[in-house]
Amino acid sequence: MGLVVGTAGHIDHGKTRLLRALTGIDADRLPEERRRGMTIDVGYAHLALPDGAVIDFVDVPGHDRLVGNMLVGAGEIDAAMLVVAADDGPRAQTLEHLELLDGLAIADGLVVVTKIDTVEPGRVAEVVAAARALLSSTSFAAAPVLAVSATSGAGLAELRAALAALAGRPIAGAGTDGPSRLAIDRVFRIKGRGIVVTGTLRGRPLVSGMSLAIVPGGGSIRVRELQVRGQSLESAGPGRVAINVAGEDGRTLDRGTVLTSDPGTLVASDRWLVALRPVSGRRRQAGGVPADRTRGQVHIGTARAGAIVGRAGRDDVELGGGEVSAILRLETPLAVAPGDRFVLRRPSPATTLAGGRVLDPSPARGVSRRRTSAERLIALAGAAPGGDVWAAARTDLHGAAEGALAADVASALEETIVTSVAQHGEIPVAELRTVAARTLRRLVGLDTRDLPRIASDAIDRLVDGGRLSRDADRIRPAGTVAAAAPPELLAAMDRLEAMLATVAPPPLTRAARASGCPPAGIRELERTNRIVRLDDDLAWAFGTYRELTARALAMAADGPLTPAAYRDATGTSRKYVMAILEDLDRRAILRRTPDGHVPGPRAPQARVLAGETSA
Ligand SMILES: Nc1nc2c(ncn2[C@@H]2O[C@H](COP(=O)(O)OP(=O)(O)OP(=O)(O)O)[C@@H](O)[C@H]2O)c(=O)[nH]1
Ligand SMILES: [Mg+2]
Repeated sequence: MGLVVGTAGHIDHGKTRLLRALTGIDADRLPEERRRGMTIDVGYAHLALPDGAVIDFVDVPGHDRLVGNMLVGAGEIDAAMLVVAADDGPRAQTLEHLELLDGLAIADGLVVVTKIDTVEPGRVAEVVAAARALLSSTSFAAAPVLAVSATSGAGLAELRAALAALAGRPIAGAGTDGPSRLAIDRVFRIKGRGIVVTGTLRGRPLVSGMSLAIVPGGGSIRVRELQVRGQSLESAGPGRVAINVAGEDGRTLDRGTVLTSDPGTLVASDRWLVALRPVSGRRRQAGGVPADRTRGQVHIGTARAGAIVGRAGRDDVELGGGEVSAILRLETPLAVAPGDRFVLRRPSPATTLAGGRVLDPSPARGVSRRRTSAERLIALAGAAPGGDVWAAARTDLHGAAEGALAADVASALEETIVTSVAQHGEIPVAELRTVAARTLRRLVGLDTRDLPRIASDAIDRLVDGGRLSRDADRIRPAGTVAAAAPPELLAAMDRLEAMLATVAPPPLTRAARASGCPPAGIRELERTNRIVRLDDDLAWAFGTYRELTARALAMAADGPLTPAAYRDATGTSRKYVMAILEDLDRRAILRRTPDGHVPGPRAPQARVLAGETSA
């Protein structure tokens, strides 16, 4: 794979000339650039190393009005080469480019003090010292500083050696195992061939003939031909690649557009949840990161867009390490993936507002925004972008994401489902799904095609876990039996009910055994209010219990009712009497006083007691 090194530095400091001395290639390819002797747009060169590896260079302009083009070049590099002219020393764009590289978290690279043939040796030492001082508070603090002359060739051998050392080191984020992704930096037409795009390819190599999705914009192109440094190859990358594209949608390609082998990993989004951090350097704005409602330009990859910072309320959290969270709203959607680096800049007066990284390319909307908390944002910011931990943190932040539910949402949903089934006794699964979907909308504002499936999954989980039971398309509380229960079971239930239709019923377990009624039958009798169960082993048929309690209430209405009086009146024993009186006390239908039980705060008329009992 080819290391991609970008130049940086003040206008006329010798970036392009240095690349020519190193590689023999003039990166100033445009006629206007050659005429004016300055770089206007990004240019390219490459250097073959003795070990066979090749370094690709992206050359950028130093002009203060062309910082946007500098950022196109800097957006997809692995390392930077900051060039400082020995006669001039560090100047405005030396500082500004350094800030921008720092903002993009490009930490690898080297500093070259060039044009040393034009000054005294003492001056070289001075400029080298000044450069080191500049670097000290940036991501480049550890970068080597070299002194060269592009015209005499002095120091070029050492520079080549330093570049070879850089190419031999593993570079953060230059992995080759992810989906292929290429941010387009140049689009041009070749007569008879059609459209060619160039860029730095990340992730897995491209193969000619494959299709790539276009983000933003949609559609796709086919790779007709691949070229690396002017040579046609069947497979190419990662590193600098030129693609001759086929397909109608090729006409929509532009600088800033991204081609990807897996559109699922990249979204076109105009609203990002980000971590912002102040850049080191003199021009950064006082007080660190930009305030709420700050406007600027966001530069990411080879794209840019106007953006406004949202740092109000729950979106504004200290993430640690000098980072704060924010919502960036863009004027136009850009291709973005979690973990992408960007800078936020104000063109005039030129200010680097912040560096940043994308935490969530599609942040929560609507009611689920209320879930945003410091704890959840910090968890997301601390997770490796796009990994399992990140996905779980994002689900927790949104309440629901990619068809998964946060733990608290899942349990709230299950409770709603179970309660709803209990209330209905039995409910068609379609109706229950509607109830579940309504709950999800209320909790997390979820309103997608996923919704019915999530609801179905939750119901299935409850059925599998034994909390609900399912009979074709109807859902019931677990253990209850269908209306269409087998006739033997219905007969057994009838027998049990009859056995309990007496003022002093036998123990429930014995009665159930005698009548052949299984536990599910007992639960069904309870659920349909055919029996009233006061204890594990004590139950009456409903009608009998209603008569007994009506009697107790009527007697209590006449004066304090003692257990003994009630026992005599009903012809039962103390065991039954105490159970009934305690039950009525608990429900506040009766109230216990030292003299006996009197009507309680919830005592109905004796006539309507039956209704109360069944409620
Ligand atoms: N004497 C001397 N002149 C140099 C050296 N390097 C560059 N120059 C001259 O400095 C001028 C600017 O060089 P460029 O390479 O075009 O500068 P640049 O940094 O690419 O400029 P921009 O792309 O416009 O930002 C040219 O006239 C070069 O010939 C050097 O090492 N020694
Ligand atoms: Mg140049």
